[in-house]
Amino acid sequence: MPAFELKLMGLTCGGCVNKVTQALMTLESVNQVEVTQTAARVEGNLSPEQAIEVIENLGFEAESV
Ligand code: 9UX
Repeated sequence: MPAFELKLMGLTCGGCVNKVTQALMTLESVNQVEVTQTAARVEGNLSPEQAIEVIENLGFEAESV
C-alpha cells in the first residue's frame, strides 16, 4: 500500500491529533495513519492532496514534505 508524509500545523493538543486521525481513518481509501501534532504518515490509495483537504477542513494546515 502506498504511503506519504505530511507536515501538520495548528494542532495544539492530543484532541487535535485524535480529530485528524479519526477524519482520515473514516476515508475508505485510508488503510493506516500515524499522527502527531506536527506530522502525519498516511498509508492508503489516496493522494496527499486529498488528505490535505480533509485536514484543512478541520481547521488545521497541512503540506506535503
Ligand atoms: Mo484540543 Mo484541538 O482541546 O482541535 S482538540 S485544541
